Amino acid sequence: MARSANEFLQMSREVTAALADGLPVVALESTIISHGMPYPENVETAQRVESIVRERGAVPATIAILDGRPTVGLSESQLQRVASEPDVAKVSRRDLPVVVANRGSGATTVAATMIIAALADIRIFVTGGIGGVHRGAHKTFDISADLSELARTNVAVVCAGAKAILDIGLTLEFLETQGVPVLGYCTDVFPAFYSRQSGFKLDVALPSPEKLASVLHTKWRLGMDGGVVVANPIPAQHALEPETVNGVISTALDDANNKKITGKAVTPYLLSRIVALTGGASLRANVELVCNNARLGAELAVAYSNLTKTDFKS
Ligand code: PSU
Ligand code: MN
Repeated sequence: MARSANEFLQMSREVTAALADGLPVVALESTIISHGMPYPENVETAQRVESIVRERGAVPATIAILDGRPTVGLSESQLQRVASEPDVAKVSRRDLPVVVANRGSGATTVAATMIIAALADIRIFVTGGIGGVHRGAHKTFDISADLSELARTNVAVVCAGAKAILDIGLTLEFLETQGVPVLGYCTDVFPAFYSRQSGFKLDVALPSPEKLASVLHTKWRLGMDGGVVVANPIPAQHALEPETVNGVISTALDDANNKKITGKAVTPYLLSRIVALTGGASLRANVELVCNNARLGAELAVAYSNLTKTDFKS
């Protein structure tokens, strides 16, 4: 077991060994698998992401809750379970203790994955897009728990920005208020998931995984708790036309309104509606951007572990 392993955690042997040796480990979430993509593309993507992380010299640790155990590093069959069982719950911060106490199973959101990654001592986490402030939040109060998690938990989240189903401007304002650094990787504009640009400028653009790692290392050595958003735009050849995406998103939002979808069902509903409305084009873009994030996340984990190795020696 790793030094700080919590009594509830179930860690794969590979992840335990990597952490004990100070090797780079990348956490991966599972709500993107269970509620973010259809089967079987979801499990294929999860496997492809794991192999990209390995190719780049890090150990992948996909995280979910299985039979009441927060599990770090899923086996093939555990991954299949999360990807294909229809009753796998979507678990965010508030659901986590309930599902564990009831010995349930669930897929973890960005927020819940950050909590479990931090318990396991994993600092780098790769996903597709973070949750955020929803459009119309002044009336609905719909603000993802991902954002308040980023304010408090010491994990860096590599993502392709946030989807335009959200109010991206308000999402960035919330992150600023909460003191969460948003680091653009080779970009000074926050990316909008399917497209490279949201129109919102970032204060910080960094050119390499080493520079990103240095900010993380410095933040946490300053004793400043909380996460960091690393914003990595989708590769140009896989990006969708913003005009197409915007039309589809308005339709999906109208549909959600008409169906009176609320609470934790909103984001999964919108995601699946967008896949249907684009005839699968959005799914292909989604897969590619996650793979691109896995490349950067692995390189960041390697760079970060080089910095912490030096701490250990000195
Ligand atoms: N955004 C995406 N794809 C996703 C999600 C968000 O583009 O799969 C998932 C992530 O797991 C994220 C969660 O943490 O949705 C946010 O849900 P909510 O808005 O209910 O907090
Ligand atoms: Mn919500």
